[in-house]
Amino acid sequence: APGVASIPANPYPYLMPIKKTALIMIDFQRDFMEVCSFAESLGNNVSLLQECVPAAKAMLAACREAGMTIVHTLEAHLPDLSDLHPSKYRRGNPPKGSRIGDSTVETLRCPSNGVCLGPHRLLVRGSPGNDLIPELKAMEGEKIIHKPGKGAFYSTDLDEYLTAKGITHLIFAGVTTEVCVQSSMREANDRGYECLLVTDATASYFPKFKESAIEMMVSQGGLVGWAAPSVDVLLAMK
Ligand code: TIU
Repeated sequence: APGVASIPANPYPYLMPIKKTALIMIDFQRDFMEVCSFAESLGNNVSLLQECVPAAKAMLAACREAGMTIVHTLEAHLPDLSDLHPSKYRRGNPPKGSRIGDSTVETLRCPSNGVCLGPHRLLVRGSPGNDLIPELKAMEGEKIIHKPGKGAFYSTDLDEYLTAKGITHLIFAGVTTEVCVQSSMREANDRGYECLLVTDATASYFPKFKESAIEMMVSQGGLVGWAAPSVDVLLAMK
């Protein structure tokens, strides 16, 4: 059919009506992606996440070119932390200074090369760590969703926004695969969206969790959705 891209995908071809599809870029924020960030302060190897940036960049460019709806999410809390559940603040039992909302001047291990976020508050809206990474900045007219949870639909206006635009299909990129990407894709699936995950445009601090998350979502005939590498999505969109 015209305007519908047929993408070879796992577990079977995904039919994408381009004008009814949105690209959802999950949490490509400095907090998770960069050295001297919230993620690194928790002991994660952020270089593993950098691997998915080129494919995410290519997806973003192609979807812009096709005139598709584009949404960027950020895991972010209000400066007064009124949207932060005490349970989330306590979780992981991190040292003081590494908790959501804390100021991190002293506690982060900044590299000597000067590539450093500088003083900032962890996962707080408007703080430098909460910016999208420079390679994947939002453009004018693209929706930005600040989300207090792991899933992009919890306590946000994402569903209303997509419904108002007539969006029925969602293509996902982002970090981390098994946490915010998987939560968001499951929430979307339960709301009736047809979801596809771009496998090289997503990454995890734990490669085996990434692989398992993809496998479990496409299992049982695509219980949660489809998965395909960016090369196949981009070819089908041409
Ligand atoms: N965006 C997202 O996935 N938030 C997380 O907390 N991820 C972890 O992997 N911890």
